[in-house]
Amino acid sequence: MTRVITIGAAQLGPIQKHHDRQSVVKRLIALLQQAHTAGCDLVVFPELALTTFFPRWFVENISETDHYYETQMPSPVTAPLFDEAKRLGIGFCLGYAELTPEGKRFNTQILVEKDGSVVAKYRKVHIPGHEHNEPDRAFQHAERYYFTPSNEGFGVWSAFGSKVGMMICNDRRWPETYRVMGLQGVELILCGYNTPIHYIPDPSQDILQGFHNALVMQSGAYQNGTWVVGVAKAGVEEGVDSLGQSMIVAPSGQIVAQALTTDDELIVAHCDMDWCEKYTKTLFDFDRYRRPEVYTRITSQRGVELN
Ligand code: CDT
Repeated sequence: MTRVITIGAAQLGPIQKHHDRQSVVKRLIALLQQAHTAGCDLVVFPELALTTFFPRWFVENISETDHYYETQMPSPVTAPLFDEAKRLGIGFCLGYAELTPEGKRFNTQILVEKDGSVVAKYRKVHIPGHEHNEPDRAFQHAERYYFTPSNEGFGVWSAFGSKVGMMICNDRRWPETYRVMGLQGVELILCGYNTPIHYIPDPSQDILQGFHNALVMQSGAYQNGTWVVGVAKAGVEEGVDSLGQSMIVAPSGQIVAQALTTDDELIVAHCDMDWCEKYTKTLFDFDRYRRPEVYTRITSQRGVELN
């Protein structure tokens, strides 16, 4: 019996500040319906898929941004997405800003099964950017002001007849992200992202954004024998140009589907979970070949220590 999951990566074009949740949810539902027509089992939406990427602005009083965060999921505004997905029998993965009853703010992604049940919640571990206002920048990337880094780590859940993990945007640049999930037998990693093309700390990287995006996800997939689905919120949002190039990557490291536009666009691939074993039972047979006894620095040390 094959274990093929038909997966849709539902890239979003920009969400401007004045776009309300209702109009965004309508766009998500339109992509969901397109995915249903294409026979998808699972649709993956981007990071912070319900609002504009608000960490690009700094405000002194963080509570002024509360309206960008979700305090419940589903909420009255997002319920139509959950209802339509359940009606169509499609699962989905959705990124959003979460404000907990204790007042904690997380960059969050949830996984919803075909029957509408929430299987898992993942909160972003690696929070990039800066924590204070940097007024000389063309735009802020103040994620470290707006979000608490999660200490819950990288879980792997049984869903869609597979072993599924999640990561969010900057997480995809860190090899440990994939390996922690790889060590739990992950077969499918779902990732939403918002990646400004202009990298203010080092503009020489601007031209390499697409290359780096593919580089990290293709190598993470290959080195851990897993499918990786990376989905962008793309295009020019509030004057900031963001990377598209959403992609579905096979355990071989090959890109099997890639977005062509920077708009709302669905790409689809038939992903055979049994392909993972071609890598995890051969070159990357962890149990046979890994040497954890010489990797201790990975967990005992954070930054570089010189001898
Ligand atoms: N959203 C997110 O994590 N974006 C970062 C931008 C670079 S750090 C300013 C990323 O790694 O794509």
